[in-house]
Amino acid sequence: MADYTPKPEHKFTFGLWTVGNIGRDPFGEPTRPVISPVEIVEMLAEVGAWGVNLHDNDLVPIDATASERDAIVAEFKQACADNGIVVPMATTNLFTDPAFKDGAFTSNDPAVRAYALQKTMASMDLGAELGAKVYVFWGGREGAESDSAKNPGDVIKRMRDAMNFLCEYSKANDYGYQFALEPKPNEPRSDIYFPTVGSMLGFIATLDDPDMVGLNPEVAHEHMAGLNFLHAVAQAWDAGKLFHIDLNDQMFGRYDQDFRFGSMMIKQNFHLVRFLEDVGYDGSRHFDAHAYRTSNYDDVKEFAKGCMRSYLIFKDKAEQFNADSEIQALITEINADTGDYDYLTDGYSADAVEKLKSTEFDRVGIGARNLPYERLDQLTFDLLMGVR
Ligand code: GCO
Ligand code: MN
Ligand code: MN
Repeated sequence: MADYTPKPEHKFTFGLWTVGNIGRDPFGEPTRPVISPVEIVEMLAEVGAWGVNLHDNDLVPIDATASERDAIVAEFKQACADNGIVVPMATTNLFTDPAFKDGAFTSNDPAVRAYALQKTMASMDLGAELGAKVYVFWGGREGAESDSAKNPGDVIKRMRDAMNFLCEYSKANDYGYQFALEPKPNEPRSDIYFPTVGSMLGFIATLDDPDMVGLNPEVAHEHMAGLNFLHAVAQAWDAGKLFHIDLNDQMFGRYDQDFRFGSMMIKQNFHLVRFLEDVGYDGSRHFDAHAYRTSNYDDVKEFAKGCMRSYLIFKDKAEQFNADSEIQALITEINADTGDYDYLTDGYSADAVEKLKSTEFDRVGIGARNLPYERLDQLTFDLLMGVR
């Protein structure tokens, strides 16, 4: 029986807002009492997590005085140290306060855009003080209900100006941050700008220092857009941009569900974990999810343990998949390569063109070739169901 105990090397993290979620939704009041950041840190240590992430206002109330802020931060740092919990990522709440009702960096109001920069700089100071090296940007309210209200072309420029400004702020203060942009297609706005991983990748390439900026893709967000999350992650990885990842679960076409990782799309999550482990992704495995509204805090602990346990089960299954001789034989068969066309991967040349033009392909034979994907997919299913 494999060991599914979470360990620091797995880099499992949760946000203060995840296990601390009180179960409020647009239709109902909270079902759980508020628990303090220190209690959350204790809970995370108890369940075996490695780290905790936070928005500025998860820890420090938006209207705290400077001395209140310092006292809260000192107490939190002590709790993290006492419980062996690290803070690898920080972010800014640019969505709860009514000042941000029409966005932050992309608001039509220059005063809101300026306030958003000021708030983010203060939050970057806080994150740096706590040791965070990844700084996430989720544009919760960077969107619109009506395209009469905002020019989407202006929005792109405003976002670029903000990112360029904040990159310089990080460098000027030697914070060493990697910025991780988190796309989401909608909710809470009708549309959110830069809705997908592909869209963010295109935007990042237009920044002054694109090397400093990457992605924080989230399972639920690509699924809400009806997209294949693994394919988005693979593209971010290929671009050297997978700086962070938000793991949770989500049915296609639903509201933002934020379910426990592994609770919904078993095969998709398996292939995701197999990919992350096979390529050697070394960042946090952050669970941006929350427990059902029906849970009390004992069950919230089960939720948190479940996220990590499911990840480790998928990891174990990925190892089995890679070691399964029948599966691997099929994969070898599928990828059979005589080497005859290696010359095409050396780049374009007149010789290559000449050779290719004079090649006669057995088109009918190629079309008649069986691809045993049914068999392979069923073996994958059997393996996941534990009957192999
Ligand atoms: C959401 C988002 C957020 C962000 C968080 C960190 O759908 O609400 O996923 O949870 O990840 O604000 O930036
Ligand atoms: Mn989300
Ligand atoms: Mn998220």
